[in-house]
Amino acid sequence: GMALSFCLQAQENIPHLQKKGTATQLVVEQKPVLIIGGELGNSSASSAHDIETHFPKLQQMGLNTVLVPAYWDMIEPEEGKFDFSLLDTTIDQARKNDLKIVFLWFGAWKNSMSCYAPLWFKKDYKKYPRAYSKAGKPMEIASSFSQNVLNADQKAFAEVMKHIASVDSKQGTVIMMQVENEIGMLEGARDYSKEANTAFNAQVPETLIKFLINNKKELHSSLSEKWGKQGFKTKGNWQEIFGNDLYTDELFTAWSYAQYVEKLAKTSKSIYHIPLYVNAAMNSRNRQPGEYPAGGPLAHLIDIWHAAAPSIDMLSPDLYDGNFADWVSKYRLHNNPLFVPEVKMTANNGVQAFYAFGEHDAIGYSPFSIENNSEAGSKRLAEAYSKLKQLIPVLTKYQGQGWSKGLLFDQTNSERKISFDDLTITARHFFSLPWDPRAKDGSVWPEGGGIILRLAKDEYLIAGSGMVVEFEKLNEKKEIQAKDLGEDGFAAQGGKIQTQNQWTGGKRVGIGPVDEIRIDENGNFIPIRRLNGDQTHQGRHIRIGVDEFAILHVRLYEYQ
Ligand code: N0T
Repeated sequence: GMALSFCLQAQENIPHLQKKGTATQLVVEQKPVLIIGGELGNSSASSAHDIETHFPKLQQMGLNTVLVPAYWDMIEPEEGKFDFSLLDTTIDQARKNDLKIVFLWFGAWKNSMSCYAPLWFKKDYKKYPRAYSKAGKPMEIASSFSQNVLNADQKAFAEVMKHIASVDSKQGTVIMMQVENEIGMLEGARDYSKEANTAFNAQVPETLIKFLINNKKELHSSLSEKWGKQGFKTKGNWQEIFGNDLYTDELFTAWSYAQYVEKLAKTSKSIYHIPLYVNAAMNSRNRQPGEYPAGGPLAHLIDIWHAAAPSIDMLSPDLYDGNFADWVSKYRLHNNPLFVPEVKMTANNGVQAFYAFGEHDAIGYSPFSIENNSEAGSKRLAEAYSKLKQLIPVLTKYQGQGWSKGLLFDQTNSERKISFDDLTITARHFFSLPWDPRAKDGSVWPEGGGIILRLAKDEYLIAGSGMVVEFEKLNEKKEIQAKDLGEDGFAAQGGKIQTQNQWTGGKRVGIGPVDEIRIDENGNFIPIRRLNGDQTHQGRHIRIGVDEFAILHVRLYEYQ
């Protein structure tokens, strides 16, 4: 009994994922957390000096977690000789600055290329073969079809995991691992090495066929159409089953990379069972596979990745080209929690973070090259992040039951209606207020938005920046408008004859006390100030300006 319960307890202390309703939560130190994060630039964690310089600033910027590369070439400079000094410094500095770490395994591939493979590996191209282009050109991309490549990469990654387990399993500073970085084939949609060609012309593996059959109804539409076009065949090589085009080459590439990653993931979990994810570069500009990194966990390939790499917990988008809401919706699936490991740094990352957590129960959000944030950018992000951190116990408590919504507004998408039972909430961009001069003087509308969290029928938290919120009852009927009247000047409603401007509605909803609050570590609300009068347009709406982030506690009441 004792030994078993101790063992279970030790396991529970290890960072892990757990389901709560429709949400998946990351549990660290036995509490659900949100990764309020940032990722270091690729070469900004390559010396102790760098880490020591950046970490205190990142803590001030409000981060609770930093995504930090773990470079294979520096960890295994000579074959079989491992140097973990940088990892140790990183973990040590994280603890000193009250930060958690996600390490990014820059192993065999980083943005398709094998630049982080150690020199001894790169030089021994006979033992560690390259991928070949269609024309037969060897590329600086290790072939995923080589057992030697896999063995070398897997061995190094296993040593990293052993090391982390040995120095960190009690403290849990390292909370997740990213496997490789933006995997994908470039210059063409697949590898044309001899081994690759053989596999391409062989039967499509049973495991994949079985997965397709068992999940037929849930497959990404492009995949089921592609398979369907060939008649949903279950035997044949890649082209026989999926057709002869670049997208079949890409499926094949995805399968190969995902299978490879699964082997690293299984090993990693057998050593130290923390969550794992793989990140993907998007196809931003409608390019062809191979023009963008082909075969990574792109939205249209998620099924292939799920089939081949079940030990990976999350497939995660790196977002650099705007359309934030569209991209994230492709990655928040019932079988894939949303984690945004990289996003372009802008003045409005804070608003996007609120949206991702509020709308999609995101595991985390992390702008790229975070150490290079401007002074103004850092200050604004710190405001957003400090509020988000306060919200963690509350958001995670209410997650998974549809009570939390995210808002993300710009000039073209400036309003959203949300309903909870018979309450309709209309939220709008702040510049929709007619009296704000910036609304009409040609100013760019900064993204605004945040979170609306229902605590009870008559109690809400509204948090974020740059928005206005109004409440209304669904059955609340307006005065009869002139347009509703017949030629005779009367309107018939519910059997009664009505005239213009006559009220016909039922109960209305009013705004009770509105408090700007902070939230303590246990989730208690502590009032900062009462908002009323001009600040609520004399009780007509709730608002948060574009230059600030705030958490408002709102109580409603009904009247008739
Ligand atoms: C990212 C980063 C780093 C329309 C780029 C994004 C990071 C890698 N790649 O700075 O290299 O290690 O994961 C590629 C997205 C291209 C931008 C498309 C703009």
